[in-house]
Amino acid sequence: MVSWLRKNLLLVMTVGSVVLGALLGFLLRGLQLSPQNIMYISFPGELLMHMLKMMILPLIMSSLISGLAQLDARQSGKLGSLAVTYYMLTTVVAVITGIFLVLVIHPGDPTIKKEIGTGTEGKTVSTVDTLLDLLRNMFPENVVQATFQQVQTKYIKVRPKVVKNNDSATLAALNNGSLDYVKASVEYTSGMNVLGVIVFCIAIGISLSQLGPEAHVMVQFFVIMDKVIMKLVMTVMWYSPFGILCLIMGKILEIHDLADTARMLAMYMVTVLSGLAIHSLISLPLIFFVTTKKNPYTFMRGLFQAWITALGTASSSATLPITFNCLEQNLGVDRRVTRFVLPVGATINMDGTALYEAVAAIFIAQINGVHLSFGQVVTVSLTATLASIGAASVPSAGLVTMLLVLTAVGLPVKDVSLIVAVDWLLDRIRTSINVLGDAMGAGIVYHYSKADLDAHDRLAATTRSHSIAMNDEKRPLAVYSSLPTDDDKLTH
Ligand code: 7O9
Repeated sequence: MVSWLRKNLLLVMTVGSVVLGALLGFLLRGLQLSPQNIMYISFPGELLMHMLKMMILPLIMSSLISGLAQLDARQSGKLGSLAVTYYMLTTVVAVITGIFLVLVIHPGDPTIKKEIGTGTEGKTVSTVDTLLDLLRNMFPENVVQATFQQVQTKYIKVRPKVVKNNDSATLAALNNGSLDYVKASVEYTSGMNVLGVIVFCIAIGISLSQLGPEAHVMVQFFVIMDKVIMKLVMTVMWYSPFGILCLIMGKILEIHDLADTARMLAMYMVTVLSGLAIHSLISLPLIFFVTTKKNPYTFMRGLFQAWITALGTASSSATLPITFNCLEQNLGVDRRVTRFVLPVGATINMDGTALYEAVAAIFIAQINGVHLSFGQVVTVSLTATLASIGAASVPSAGLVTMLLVLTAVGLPVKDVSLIVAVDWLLDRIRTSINVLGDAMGAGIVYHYSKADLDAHDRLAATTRSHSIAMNDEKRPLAVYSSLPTDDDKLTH
């Protein structure tokens, strides 16, 4: 018992922090703390978020570059296509689960809308613009800028600079703004351009692996940088229980009218939560078992730490350092696999988000009394899948991707604000499902590429020992070569 506790001390502390945080949060609610005090209470949690996020950029750069540089082109192609197939499969399964549940449970009742009132968010987004922005972000103009800014198309009003007719009516129209027109303009907004950074690092990593021995120094640099970051991650992990406690406590203190919204959106929450439960406890484990023939629940136990961090931070990118640690230290997944598969997964694979967006869109249709045709339901599933893939690359994501799904089937975008009330809770839970999906993907890819990677290692080991042997032979040869040989004699 004592040795078990010593081995799992960090895990026990992390779980304890969630329980204690929730408990203290609910207890302190009675005190009616001011927003200022709530901010002070969550401050240590804020610091945890800073520490985790601080590591993301160096971590993904060094891990992607070192991971890909240590694979040959054929291997990285195989790993990449395996991972992408898995991402697509699980996302589609998640969306189908969500749609099935929301149609069967039918949580949306038009009376809910009367009680909560109409929303206020009136922003519209264009699907084409979002898609073009995605591609623009993929190929950043400036790599340094991509680490803190991303492209977003915005619509601005412009006044014509020249008017043809100089009569007073035209001039008046010009001045009162009725000649103004709307123009799309591509602007930079703050926030890391994840997709751009990832594409760039993948390209560098593959090029390094093609250069071979010549690139050794640079590869070594990134390998070591990666190790250094993982050392920092270990340190931050010991701070994380305290940070998570404060994050959860602060969040619970922040919520207003808890009971009221919970009552009205209860069925909606039940739908999302049961969808996420089915996906994480049945679908994903089933896929894992069928592909690897290993016990998925043992695998999930090794991921516990990452799972709780996701619950505390509500961000799969901030959890990424911990996910790396769990997969490599607890589950023995090869670093070359995790280094490549996890950052990409954290960016494009969001099962929980896809499920959530599909359920939310159909829920909004239901509370508006709109009946969706089969074609429209298919559209919702497709856009929800795409929205989850693009979420990380769209500025101010959460809401915008939701709006895309709603616009695609002509639902009122304003109603997004109805479900924002419970988003703080659903976000945490779907984030942990996103993390689980990414990690299981790494496990499956590792299973399929293990033999290949081992063979590659053996080959590398033999060529290395072979080349050492060759050098040993060459050295005496080199010595002899300065002596006159038979050939030399012949020429004289
Ligand atoms: C959820 F790979 C990394 F580490 F480089 C990376 C960095 C940043 C990956 C992703 C991001 C990122 O910015 N992601 C992001 C994700 C940005 C905005 C919204 C979302 C969607 O988030 C999920 C959701 O709201 O459903 C969820 N909270 O998995 O983090």
